[in-house]
Amino acid sequence: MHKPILIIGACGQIGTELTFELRTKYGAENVIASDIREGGDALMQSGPFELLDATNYAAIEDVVMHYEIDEVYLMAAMLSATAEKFPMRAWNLNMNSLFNVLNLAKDKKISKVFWPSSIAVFGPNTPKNNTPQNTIMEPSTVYGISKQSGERWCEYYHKKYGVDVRSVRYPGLISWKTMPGGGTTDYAVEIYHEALKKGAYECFLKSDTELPMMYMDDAIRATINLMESPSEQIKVRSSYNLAGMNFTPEQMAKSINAHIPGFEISYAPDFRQEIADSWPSSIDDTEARNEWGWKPKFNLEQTTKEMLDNLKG
Ligand code: AKB
Repeated sequence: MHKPILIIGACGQIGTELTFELRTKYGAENVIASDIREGGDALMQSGPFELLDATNYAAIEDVVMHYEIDEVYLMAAMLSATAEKFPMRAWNLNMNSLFNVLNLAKDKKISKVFWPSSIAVFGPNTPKNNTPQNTIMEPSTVYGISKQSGERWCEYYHKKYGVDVRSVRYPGLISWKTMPGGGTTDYAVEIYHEALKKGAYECFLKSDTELPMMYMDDAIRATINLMESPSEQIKVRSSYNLAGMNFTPEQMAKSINAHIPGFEISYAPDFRQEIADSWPSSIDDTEARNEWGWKPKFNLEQTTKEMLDNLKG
């Protein structure tokens, strides 16, 4: 039997699917979902749930003690676009939630932590193509600064206190079960909903903005594989580069056109363009491949087919 797991931020885009997958794998009663708000019916009815504020150490500690939690997946965060509007709130949520969980692990109240980083740790001075694991990192967004700082703290807690913390730098994630909220890569989900509803989409990024992306099934598989790998295989304790596919809004529209011939895309770039321009176009994930066997399965065509089939219902 797997020891109990706590997911903080279980109602978000990644948290929802992670909860379902971990419950299937380890048994619903062993996976405690928590969030500051309740989620959809399917999630709420699939197993235990606790209302939990990720910035409240005492509240997290109570849940950890009550359920004898062994591993925590901390998925609560304010994403790039929203964080630009509320810098201090983003810093408070993104950093304090991480310290809460790292300190629980340091004090041996839990034994393993997953914390998501992002391609947002890179900045305008980072090499754009095939961005390596170790390179210039000068993030120019509030979210990116919080993620880069978080990476440094993860490595520090591992080296100084032996905390078993594991992390990946997620690219933009594409999923149909739960909408993303407040990110710069959100267009790559909205576009499918609008294509089916209206046959048209106005994109907030320019046609040729190439970004690293990944289908959610791949992201969940990567996350669980990393967490299940033997500790000695995990050499990177800041966060691993992780690649799936890269494409532009124009290429994405073409892949939708193959299924919905009349679909039309138009472009009205807003403040998110500057954020996207500061991020890599593609990622080199050699370390993740070599150290714990990462390999993506979904390309753009497969993703489009999956998204449209599932959203059509
Ligand atoms: C965002 O757009 O903010 C996120 C991310 C790339 O971390 N999806």
